[in-house]
Amino acid sequence: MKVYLNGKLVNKDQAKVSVFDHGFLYGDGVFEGIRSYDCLVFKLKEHIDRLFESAHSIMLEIPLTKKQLIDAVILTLKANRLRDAYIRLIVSRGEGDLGLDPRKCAGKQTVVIIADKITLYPEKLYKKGMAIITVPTVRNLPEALNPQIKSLNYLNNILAKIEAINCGVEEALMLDNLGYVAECTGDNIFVVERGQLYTPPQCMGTLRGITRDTVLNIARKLNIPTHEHVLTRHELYISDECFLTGTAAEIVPVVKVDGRKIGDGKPGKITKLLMEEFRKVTKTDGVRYILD
Ligand code: PXG
Repeated sequence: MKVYLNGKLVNKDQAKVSVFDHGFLYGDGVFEGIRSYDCLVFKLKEHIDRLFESAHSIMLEIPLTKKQLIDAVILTLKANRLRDAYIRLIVSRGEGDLGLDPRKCAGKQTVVIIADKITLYPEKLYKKGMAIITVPTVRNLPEALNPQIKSLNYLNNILAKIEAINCGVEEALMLDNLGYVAECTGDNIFVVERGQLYTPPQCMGTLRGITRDTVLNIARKLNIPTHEHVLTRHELYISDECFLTGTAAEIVPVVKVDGRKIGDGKPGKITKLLMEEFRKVTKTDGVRYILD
C-alpha cells in the first residue's frame, strides 16, 4: 500500500509522523472520510470544501490548493489501483514542541491521504435494520467544540460509542445539552413520519453530513417533504421509519431505538426507496479517474 505523506507517495511502513505532531499530541487537525465507487470519488469537491471550512475555523492553513488536494487524492487512488475505496484525508497542525501553542508548528502541517479497501457492514444490517440506544455522553456543545468542525479530536464520539458497545448495541444516539436529538457517533439521523422526512438542523450539535445533504436532495426530487427540525427522543420512538446516513455506512435502516420498535420493526418503504436512489447518485456525482 502507498500512502500520500506531505507530497510524496511512500510505502505503508514508511508512512510515519513525528510524536511531536500536534495532531498526535492534541488532536489538533482536521480530516475527511471519502468514498470512491467504481472509479468515481463521490462528492469529492464537497468533501474538500468541508475540509477547508474545518481548517479555516481552527486557523489551520492547508498547504495545498483545493485543486492540488483533489489531484493528490486521485494520485493516491491510482497508485493503489483502487476502483472502490475508503479514503482518509488528514491535515494536522504538524510538528511543534510539547506546548499547546500552534505558532510553534508554523509551516510544518502534515498532510496524509490513505486509500484502502472499504470494509462494508454486513448485508444483514441493511436488510434487517439496526438497533440504537441513547447514551449519557452529550454531543459537544457548538459553543465549545463545534461538531461542524471535523477535527481529529473524536473522543466525544468514541466515548458515546463505548457506551453503546457496553450495552451490546453497535451505534449510539447522542443528544445535545438540551436533550434534543443530535446525531450518532459517525452518522446523521433521519425519521419518516406520515410520509415526511425529518432530520435535526445543522446548528443542533450535528455535522452537516454530505450523505445527509445528498439524501435531503434526493427526497426533494422525489417530492417527499423534508424538514430540518429539532427532534426529541419521543419523535424517534413514534416515527414510522428511521435511518442513519454517513459516508462509511451510506444509509442504514434503524428498527429499534432504546428498546422501542420503530414502525413495524422492518426497514421502511421510504428508507428503501432512498437507499435505491442513493445507489444511483453514487454512480454519477463526483470526480472520475482512470486506472491505467
Ligand atoms: N456525523 C459525524 C459525527 C461524523 O463523523 C457523519 C455524521 C456523516 O457525515 P458524511 O459527510 O460522511 O455523510 C460523520 C462521518 C466511520 C467514520 O468510520 C465516519 C466519520 C468519521 C470517522 C469515521 O464510520 N464521519
